[in-house]
Amino acid sequence: MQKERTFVMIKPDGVQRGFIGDIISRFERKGIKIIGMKMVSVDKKLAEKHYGVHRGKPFFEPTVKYITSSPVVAMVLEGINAIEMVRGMMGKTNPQEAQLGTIRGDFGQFIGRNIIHGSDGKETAEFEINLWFKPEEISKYTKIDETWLTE
Ligand code: IDP
Ligand code: MG
Repeated sequence: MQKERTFVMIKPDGVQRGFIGDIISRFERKGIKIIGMKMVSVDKKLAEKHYGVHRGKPFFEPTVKYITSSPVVAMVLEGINAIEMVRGMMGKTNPQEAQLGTIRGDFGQFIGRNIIHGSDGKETAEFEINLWFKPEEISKYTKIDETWLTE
């Protein structure tokens, strides 16, 4: 089983509404390893690069405005199948459609305020980790639960 890295961001509404602890706690309880974490006041340039694939869509400008409106918490997470696992824990893009028990399903109401971002595939994860983190901001370490997570 291959370990994967993924980029996760607690968006401004998640920070403002006090969900940093709960969200991080969910990843910790699932056994996902945090290997990078920082608070960032996102500028327009970074936001536009991050959402570059959505340029030209009607929600592009509002989404850039949303994630530059107040600090976010950026993370690099590592684990087996981490990209898909984190997407599952986040729930569907629209919190109205996200299952209860997921982060968006439990905390959100509106697609334009959906609390969290997570990379949607291997290439996106690599692009986003490199965009948000310098190599020296990512920690390599052994966590004591690692031998208990797999056979
Ligand atoms: P994702 O975050 O689940 O990967 P994407 O389709 O990649 O969803 O959209 C990126 C972000 O743009 C969403 O998380 C949300 O913040 C915003 N967004 C997407 N679609 C809409 C929309 O129809 N209205 C408002 N905001 C949207
Ligand atoms: Mg996406």
